[in-house]
Amino acid sequence: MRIFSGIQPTGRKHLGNYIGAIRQYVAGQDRGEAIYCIVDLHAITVAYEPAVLRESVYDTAAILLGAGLDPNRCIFFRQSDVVEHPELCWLLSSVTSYGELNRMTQFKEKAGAQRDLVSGGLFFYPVLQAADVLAYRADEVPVGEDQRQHVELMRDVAERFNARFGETLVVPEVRVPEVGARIMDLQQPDRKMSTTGGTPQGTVYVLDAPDQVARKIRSSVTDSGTEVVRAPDKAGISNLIDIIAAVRGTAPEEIEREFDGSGYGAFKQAVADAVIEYLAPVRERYTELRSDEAGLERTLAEGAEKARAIASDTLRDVREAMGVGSGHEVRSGQ
Ligand code: AQP
Repeated sequence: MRIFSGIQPTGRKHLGNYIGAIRQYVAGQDRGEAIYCIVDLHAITVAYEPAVLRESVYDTAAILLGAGLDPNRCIFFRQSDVVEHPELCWLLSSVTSYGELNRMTQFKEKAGAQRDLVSGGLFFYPVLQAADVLAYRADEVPVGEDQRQHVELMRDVAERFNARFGETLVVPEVRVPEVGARIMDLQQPDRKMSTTGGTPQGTVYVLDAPDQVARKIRSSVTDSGTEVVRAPDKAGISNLIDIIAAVRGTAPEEIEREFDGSGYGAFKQAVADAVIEYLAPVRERYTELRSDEAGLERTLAEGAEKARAIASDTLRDVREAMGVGSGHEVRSGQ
């Protein structure tokens, strides 16, 4: 079983990223051959600062390693270090439907949020994502709910490629967690917790100090009722139930039973305590790891070398199948 997922470089990974994706990445190391990358080539599709981007890669690397990624048990690298990703992106564009790309929710949302330029790269974002995964012939892609549509698209791309050029690529399965696949903004619980689209007080960051976490959770928007149960008209409480269930590794029903009759104040305090305890060790390890940039760079470079060995094999087969290049290629894995 081969697992692949990518994550954007930002120093401000939030609880949604952690519960929806990072937690699954760590668990994936025990379930199969796990490959994870920091997608700096995706990050340049919207407005950004070059110097900040490079720093953000280190921030994200330190968060992921702090969360429990172990370079001896997974392949962990920076996307732009493996040139096969953009090359495969271009090759796959020929079997990607323009109409499908046009229907991508993330593109519509992010395009609407750009002030100056809606880049072609933003439109192509899901094709690069398809290349990321398909280059490793991954069986499974752990993501949060918001990325399900992109995984559907990459499955279509792989199937179309195989139908047109012969069985070459693996059609991956999406893996979305049962609890916590869509953590909502604490102030606007009808919208997902998000790096770019959320409210500052409604977004808990992995690196927030304990008192910030407590303040944000205690002031989260709920409803005029008192019952700690999940219901369509109780988006705020439902979200907090999901958060504490995911953090404790229990079922939401258990949480509802435990906090039956306890009132919102005590429940919020329990959620805050659980999240603080959950994130504390990550923050501690982050601080230590982040201070050693050379070490982080070494880890990413070693990961890239291992990644390239796999991706270059796939690229050779893809080029061969598509009739691109001489057909006598021995890729050096440059
Ligand atoms: N609110 C969320 N709940 C559960 N999972 C989530 N993910 C994102 N938001 C939530 C998952 O986190 C993984 C990494 O995402 P990313 O950093 O590559 O960027 P993203 O999906 O675009 O999410 P962000 O952080 O909210 O960024 P913006 O604001 O730019 O959209 C993915 O697996 C994602 O599903």
